[in-house]
Amino acid sequence: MQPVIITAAIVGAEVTREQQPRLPISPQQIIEAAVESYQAGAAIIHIHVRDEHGKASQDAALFREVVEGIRARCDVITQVSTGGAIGMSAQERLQSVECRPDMATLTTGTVNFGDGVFMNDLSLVETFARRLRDDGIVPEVEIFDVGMIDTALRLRTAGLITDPVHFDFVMGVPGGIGADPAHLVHMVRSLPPGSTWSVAGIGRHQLTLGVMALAMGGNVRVGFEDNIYYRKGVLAQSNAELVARIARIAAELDRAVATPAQAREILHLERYKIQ
Ligand code: KMH
Ligand code: ZN
Repeated sequence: MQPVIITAAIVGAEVTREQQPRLPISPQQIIEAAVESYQAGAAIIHIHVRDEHGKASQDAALFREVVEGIRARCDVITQVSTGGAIGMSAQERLQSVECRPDMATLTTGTVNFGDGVFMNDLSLVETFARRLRDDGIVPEVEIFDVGMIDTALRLRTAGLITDPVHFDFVMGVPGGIGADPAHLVHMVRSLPPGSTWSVAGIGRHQLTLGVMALAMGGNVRVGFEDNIYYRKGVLAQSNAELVARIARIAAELDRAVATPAQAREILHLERYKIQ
């Protein structure tokens, strides 16, 4: 099996300081959490930013500060969110790519998201995919439900995303696909040959689905965006603590942990680069 790529989703848009007092919020805190996660074994940092009140933001300057700050400290892959938070406009969400990160997320469909709706109609998805392609930013296709795979495959046929496509299965969001191992097996089997994938289990499923992905040869996303606990009733001390645990389990399963350089090769990040 290939080395496992660990993604650290260190901030998110929904988690609050009230829920997780160690949530990084300021650009400096986010940079620090990214570097610690990298040191613990993460090859990709999935980035959201917050404004000075802790509210989710897609402000281009904040993203630039964070991405440049991380790049000044280590070679970890920077992946910005284009999902942002529920209720943001498409234009607002797309500001995050102005800093030219290595990767950006691309959700390929609309999904209920708790009490809200995460809106991704086809014209938004196509606009985002075209922008990433034209700017040389590699998409990570975020799959919150099975039909989103089919839409991604249509984008691939249309040349808006190119092989090998990298998918991330977000499982356990209320309104999206449940965190059932059988669903994961089905989705992995639906991918075109040569695709790469990771799994982001929500809440307690972060650990169990992560271990399943390790056994299946996939990749794993951990971090406060998806889960704030180390175990039932015990808050995690840091994002890095969650990264370190999955890295330890990977070692027990004889899965080497990918360095950022190895992850860049596995994901073919250079293929998109605009010279
Ligand atoms: N906050 C969610 C509504 C992404 O980063 O692309 C969307 C999200 C997905 O977090
Ligand atoms: Zn996100």
